[in-house]
Amino acid sequence: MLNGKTTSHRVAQGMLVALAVTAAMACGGGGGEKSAGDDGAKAPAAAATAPSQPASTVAAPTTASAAPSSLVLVASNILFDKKDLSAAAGTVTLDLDNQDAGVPHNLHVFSGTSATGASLGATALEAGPIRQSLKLELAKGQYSFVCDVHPTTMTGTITVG
Ligand SMILES: [Cu+2]
Repeated sequence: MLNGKTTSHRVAQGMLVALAVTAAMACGGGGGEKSAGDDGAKAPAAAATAPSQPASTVAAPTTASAAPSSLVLVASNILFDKKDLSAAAGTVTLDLDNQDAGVPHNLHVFSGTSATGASLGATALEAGPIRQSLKLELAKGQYSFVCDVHPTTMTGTITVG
């Protein structure tokens, strides 16, 4: 099909197309996420092995100190100051700093991402200002916390890794 006069030009065009395709593929690398739920159900083995490989390249001693095991949550104006907490697996100390004078709050921790999971511990309901502490043994996973008085507005998650 190609004659001598146009070959080099077409090769150059072909390289540009190849680069464009490569770039498009790189940009679309995250496209698999949209079907992650389906993939997880059909191929659990592939999903389970993928995350463990990058983790092995991280230096082990630094991962333990990456997330704190002592966290402070401030309750002010009937809201917690944080919605997403991270902690290292093991003994996790959660301090609740209730700054709302005369308003009772507490900190109630559940396993899983909602307060429908198993209750792991809670502080007493006490009016502020008061500082309470809750010490829990948490394995890697997802947890949630609420104030039992204001469970719809004072709630969040804890990621333990
Ligand atoms: Cu509250």
